[in-house]
Amino acid sequence: MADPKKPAANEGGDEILEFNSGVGEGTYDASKLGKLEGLEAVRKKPGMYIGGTDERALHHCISEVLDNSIDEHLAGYGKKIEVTVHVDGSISIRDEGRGIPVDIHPQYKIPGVEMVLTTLHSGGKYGQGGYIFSGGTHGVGAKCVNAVSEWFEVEVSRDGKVYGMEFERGKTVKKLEVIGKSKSTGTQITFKPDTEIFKETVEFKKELIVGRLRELAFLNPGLEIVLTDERTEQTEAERYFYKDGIEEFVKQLSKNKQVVHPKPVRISRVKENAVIVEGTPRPIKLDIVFQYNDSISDQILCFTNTITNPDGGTHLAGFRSALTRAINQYGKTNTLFKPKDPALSGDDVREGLVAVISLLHPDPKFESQTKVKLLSPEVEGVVSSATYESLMSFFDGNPNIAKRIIDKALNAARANEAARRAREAVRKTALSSGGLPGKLADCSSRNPEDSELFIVEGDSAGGSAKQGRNRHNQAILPIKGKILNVEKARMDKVLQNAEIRSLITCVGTGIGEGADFGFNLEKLKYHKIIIMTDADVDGSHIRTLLLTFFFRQMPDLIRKGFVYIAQPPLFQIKRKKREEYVEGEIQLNKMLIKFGSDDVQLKNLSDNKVMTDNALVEILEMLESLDKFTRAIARHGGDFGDYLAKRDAKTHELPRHLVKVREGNQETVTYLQTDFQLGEFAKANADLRIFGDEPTEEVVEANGEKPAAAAKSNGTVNRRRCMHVELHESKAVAELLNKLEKKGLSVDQYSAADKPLFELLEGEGDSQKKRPIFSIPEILEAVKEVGKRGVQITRFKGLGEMDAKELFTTTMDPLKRRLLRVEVSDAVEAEEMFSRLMGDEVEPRRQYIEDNALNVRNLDI
Ligand code: 0RA
Repeated sequence: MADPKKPAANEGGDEILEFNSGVGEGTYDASKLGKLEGLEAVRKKPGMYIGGTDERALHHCISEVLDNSIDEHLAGYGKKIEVTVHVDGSISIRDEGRGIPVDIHPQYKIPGVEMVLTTLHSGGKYGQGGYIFSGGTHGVGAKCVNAVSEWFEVEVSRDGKVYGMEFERGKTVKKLEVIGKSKSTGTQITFKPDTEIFKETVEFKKELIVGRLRELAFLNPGLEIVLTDERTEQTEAERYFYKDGIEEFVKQLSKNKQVVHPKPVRISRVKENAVIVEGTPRPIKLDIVFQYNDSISDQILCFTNTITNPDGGTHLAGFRSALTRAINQYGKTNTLFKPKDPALSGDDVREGLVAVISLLHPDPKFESQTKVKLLSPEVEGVVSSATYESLMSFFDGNPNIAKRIIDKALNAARANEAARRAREAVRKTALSSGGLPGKLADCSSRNPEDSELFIVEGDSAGGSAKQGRNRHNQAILPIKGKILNVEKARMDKVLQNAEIRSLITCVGTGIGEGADFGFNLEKLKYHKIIIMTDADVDGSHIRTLLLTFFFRQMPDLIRKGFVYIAQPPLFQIKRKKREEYVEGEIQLNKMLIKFGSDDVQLKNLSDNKVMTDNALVEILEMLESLDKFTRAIARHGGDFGDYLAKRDAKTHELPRHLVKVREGNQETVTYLQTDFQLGEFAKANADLRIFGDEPTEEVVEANGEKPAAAAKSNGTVNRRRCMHVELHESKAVAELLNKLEKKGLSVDQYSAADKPLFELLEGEGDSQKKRPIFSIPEILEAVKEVGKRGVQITRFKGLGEMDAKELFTTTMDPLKRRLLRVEVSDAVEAEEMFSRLMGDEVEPRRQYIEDNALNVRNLDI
């Protein structure tokens, strides 16, 4: 492990890049150009470096930066990581690691941090040489994120100072400079993903971030991860901290289930000298926790160096084989089997098992770049013998639990046998009855790739769907009422249910395992299976039941992306005899703005210019964004007008910091332009303490330094307290204001004046109406008011309210509809959701349905 006090410049000495000329001498030869353009490669082929440009890749950027922070933690530096999503869509990741090195690289004459963040192949000295266990994405991680960011800032606290540096689309725009002092060490990276790269979306989804953060906290016991989402009205931070690591992970996964034994079983092992890496023998560390519950599904999650391996691999194989071996062996030795009992298979002993396997390996080998499957062969034996030994001694020490587990496995074996017979029966009836259920209106195409199956709730909507569909490639299967709850029922029961049987027959793949009649994706008859239910409580229940069925019985359909949810519009609006459908609130808002701006003109009284149509819409949309920022500043306790007043007259930059000071019940807010000014403010107000801190604790300061005067100050009554917020959104606001200014709206028109600044004109000639407007925000309100006139808005309750043609155009027509593809982005979340919704415990289910019934997106598993 690297010595934190040793300057980084003394380490390694590896050659990093092949060339060594011209750098730092003002010459700009080809080799240097090659290096500087390194990140262009990432922008040209994002797929190669960050796995695409979709939503998943977007969130992957967070992991790339986080992994570096985690590596620092694993190497013994830092106990806390803070993640903050800002209103402008940027995100900060702050750690307490050693800080990215800032010394000048002897060979390339640029600071380490610049090398780490701007050159592609800087392995060696500023690479990851110092880490024993590492997620292994490093060296490419942060610099790739830099390349695909509209802007990217880094703040390094190291050697008593805070250093800052800024980039845009991977290019340095502000060289490394000292921006403050600090006694601590760490790195903070803030970036805003570039819309030029992420064409689909640049919006971070909280659920996706939470999933990964929680997982990381489980896998790194003792590490505290704090998430703040400044975009939401309630900006309270969420904290993930698990002292007992994956044991708490397992408890969480079993949360809404009846457990067979109260305490999870833990297997921890360090196998010294297990692998040789570059001539040095290195250890493998193994941590496994498992617990049985009374459900019929199993869930085993595998990780290598905190990276998830959804397809398992050698660690999973070792664990599974040892589990089967140990249970059969213990049962035999202790005569727990009766002569006519079946032998216990792997499936039988895993029923109701929840397990997390976390492996730390110095040099893991994976099947692919995405690390879905671990290949390292030496792991299987290590895991298998550790598991077998620990299990046998656990069973010996806990004979009652051992007996319960074996009884459970025997039950499973019997039920699995029954299910095998039931499946066979299903197959036979499917064959003998000529195949398809009568309710299905099949399509004429026999090409699965362009065929779609709509599963429609209720006969009336089913009827409309049958009438309205495109017969060529759209098949309709109406289902009645609530299908069986597959979470609670065993396979043989599930298969007796008529609705389920017709569903299985229609889909065509079969279910479960087994060579001849088991699940076979190649037999899938429709490449889009579309669930179409109402936007009410019943509809969401049926949707969940169907999803649970697919998730449990045909998981590959979901995993491979064949299952979709239809998204009927939420509103119908009637205006001037025309009808339109609108998907949600945001679009409705947009529409009202459009309607309003069709009927009005805006006159700017400062120059008497009149804005109409598109120009007006453009301005109104900017005002909508501005409104979002107004609310954000208000949430931080500030006033948008005051904040704007601090705009720098020349550079147009807005304050980067907000400090709220409270003394008694008096509150003042100060805006500070730069990091430097924040430092000066801190010096001048040395008595300030951060809210919530105890008197002897930290004092407000620019960057971790305790002013001597403050350290001495004792707890007097009127102590002044403060809160500091970094306003990352200032960049975006400043840009927006510049754009508005180009359209003739100036910043000083923002706050309400005592005489009108604008006029809203409606109509023409003599009958023209004029409404005086006193501030910029009032423009938006006034236009929306006009937009609402003569508009009738109806909220759709059910699919049944639409006729065949309407249903087709709004929800089924491939050219107009919106489909939501069902993805399992977070296995933990999905598992928890399904067992909560469908399991035995009634209260969490009732609560969940109540909270989320009308929010389709929350069912975005
Ligand atoms: C290169 C070398 C060292 C640390 C890091 C990079 C580093 C990168 C990131 C990114 C986010 N947080 C980070 N923390 C550290 C080794 C440092 C040393 O030897 O002092």
